[in-house]
Amino acid sequence: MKIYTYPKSRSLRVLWTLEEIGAPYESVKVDLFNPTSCIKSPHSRGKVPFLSDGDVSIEETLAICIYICEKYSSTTFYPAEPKLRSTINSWLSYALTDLESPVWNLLKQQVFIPENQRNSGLIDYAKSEANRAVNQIRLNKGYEWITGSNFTLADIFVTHTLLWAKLCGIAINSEIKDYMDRAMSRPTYLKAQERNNR
Ligand SMILES: N[C@@H](CCC(=O)N[C@@H](CS)C(=O)NCC(=O)O)C(=O)O
Repeated sequence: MKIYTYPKSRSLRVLWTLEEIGAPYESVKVDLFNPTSCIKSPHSRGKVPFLSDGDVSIEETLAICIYICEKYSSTTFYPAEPKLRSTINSWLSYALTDLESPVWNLLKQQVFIPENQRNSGLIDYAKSEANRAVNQIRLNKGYEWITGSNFTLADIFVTHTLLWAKLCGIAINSEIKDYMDRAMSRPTYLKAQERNNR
């Protein structure tokens, strides 16, 4: 299984999933912003992550992670049991819509768009929406992870998006900060981060 990656990008979510599951993989660092580079992502729009596994090629981070979970049939990380899976899917959807949408817009405005093209109205709006989404996240009493006592795929998407929010200057309360710290001190995260940023 080959994963196309770029430092500090969403490819970290895929590598983290692979590390949690303990699946073998090869990572290929793409030179995303160098048009003359010969190391390109096979993604139809040149993006990362991209997965290639024999005759299987997949774009989109969540689709890649689900493929990995299904291929290696993880029992607690992404269980097949419909009730458990629906709770995880709800959090995945929240992470990718309500949370990631404002955070990604903010990140683009603060980091990727040249300063003279930034839109202060859009920044203010994205900030307030990101704040709202971050503050809507609650850990149920007694839960170590977002869906209960097991670390799941949802924790990868929620914590990585919260990390982006934090980088954009969004305030994170102490309970959620502790939760992020727990997730990001897992050896699987540290290994994935090291591979992704290589
Ligand atoms: N919806 C896609 C987004 C992929 C994406 O935008 N990846 C960024 C890195 S995090 C990228 O490759 N950017 C380069 C570009 O847009 O050309 C996913 O979730 O995989």
